[in-house]
Amino acid sequence: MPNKTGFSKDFLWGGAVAAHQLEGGWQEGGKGVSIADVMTAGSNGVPREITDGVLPEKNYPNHFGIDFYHHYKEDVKLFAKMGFKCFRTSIAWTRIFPNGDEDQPNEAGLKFYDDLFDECHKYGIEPVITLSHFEMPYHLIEKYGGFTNRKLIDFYMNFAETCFKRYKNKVKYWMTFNEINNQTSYNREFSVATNSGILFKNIKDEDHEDAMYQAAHYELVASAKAVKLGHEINPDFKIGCMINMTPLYPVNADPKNIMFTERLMQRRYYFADVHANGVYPKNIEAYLQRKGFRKDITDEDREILKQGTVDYIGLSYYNSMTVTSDGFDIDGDFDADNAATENKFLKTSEWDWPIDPVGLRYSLNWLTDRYHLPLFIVENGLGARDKVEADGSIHDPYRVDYLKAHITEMKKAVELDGVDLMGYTPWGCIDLISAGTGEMKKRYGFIYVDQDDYGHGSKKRSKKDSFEWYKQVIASNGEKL
Ligand code: P53
Repeated sequence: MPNKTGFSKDFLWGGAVAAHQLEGGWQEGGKGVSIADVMTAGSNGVPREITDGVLPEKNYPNHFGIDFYHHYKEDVKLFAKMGFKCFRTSIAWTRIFPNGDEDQPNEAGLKFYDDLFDECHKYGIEPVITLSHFEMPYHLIEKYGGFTNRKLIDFYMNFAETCFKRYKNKVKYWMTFNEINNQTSYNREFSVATNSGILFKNIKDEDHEDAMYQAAHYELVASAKAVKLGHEINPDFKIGCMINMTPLYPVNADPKNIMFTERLMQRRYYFADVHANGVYPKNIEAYLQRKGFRKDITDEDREILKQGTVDYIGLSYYNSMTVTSDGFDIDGDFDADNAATENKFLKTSEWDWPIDPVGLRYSLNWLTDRYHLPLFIVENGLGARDKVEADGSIHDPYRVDYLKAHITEMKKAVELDGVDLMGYTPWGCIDLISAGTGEMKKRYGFIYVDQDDYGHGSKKRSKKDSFEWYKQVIASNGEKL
């Protein structure tokens, strides 16, 4: 029998989105151009193109999103109907500082989020806010090289301070940078562009990895400064980091694979070590020293990292990844994406993402043992095609199966393993633009949005079967799955 029953009564059930993937209104209310506004649509296996500014003939899905900018009242009302206790979104940096380097914020942008947060509170929904979620001002990339430039710390701090002060009585839960560790894939332009504003046209091919470690360092410093400042502005703030949790499994018990996997995990999760412990782990220090990477780190930086450790770890979990050391020098450089191999025990989604609910329990245990901090699952879900029936209904048992299996494992982590879990916000609670592919047809929502990949459609919202299912999950505090 479980030694603890159920989730705490204040468990934060809800849903998650990001500004650039649903707001649309890319030029409204004085908003500036962000990195997301120069990314075209791709598809499974076809990367999104990052264009040189906004070109007239291209399809940029983030320009229209699902027009949440004009539909947010209706959408929040639907979240309330599902019984959401919280709603995770981000603040588009370019609504507040259109270019990123202004002294004064844009009032119309600030007002939009005031209205959105008020709308949430009307229904007792707590906003959970990511400051930087893949939507840095494009101007900061063009003029300063994104986060490869130390100046970005100050621009980020202007943004963070403005938000903390303005919303100090409306927002309690914050995260500094979304999935900061995606850029471990330093040879994927999408990852380093969305995390750090690094564009390959601006750096030499052999400098990808070095640029990533330097930019990530400035982000970790910016994050720590923000945590420190946020606590000064409102001591009740809970400020977390946000890590994409993809546990890596060795393909077999060959010790070479075990060691290789451990080294890949060190490279992928050191970000969380710095956020949580305020110091770089030994293995990464040794690696950076040996390679001569991250040259610019000061004593003051190291001090700030210690002073700005996070209150909790926010994580996204979609899948595990199985790796093989075949073809790799395990003491050398490596990019984990190239080491991925099939796991014969797991099925995959239509977009080829492995489905591994036990991996979620494993992850929650691993993170707890390593950081001893509360955890918050701020993304989890299945991207799938949905079919609208003649009568307008949408049957999505595959989505319910996925979520049910993951919630079951998350429950075991809480009840059997004692994990301190703050909440659960499935990704894309309303259909939105996919980050990875820019597609609309890769849907995660409980709420369907009538729109295709090109923005055509009525944008009408309707409930999928999973809507009622999730509603009873929340109403029963996770007992009825
Ligand atoms: P999409 C890569 C790997 C894991 C999570 O992803 C990722 C990515 C980037 O694509 O992104 C997170 O939309 C991210 C969200 C994103 C969601 O996962 O590619 O925080 O912005 O939409 C799902 O299916």
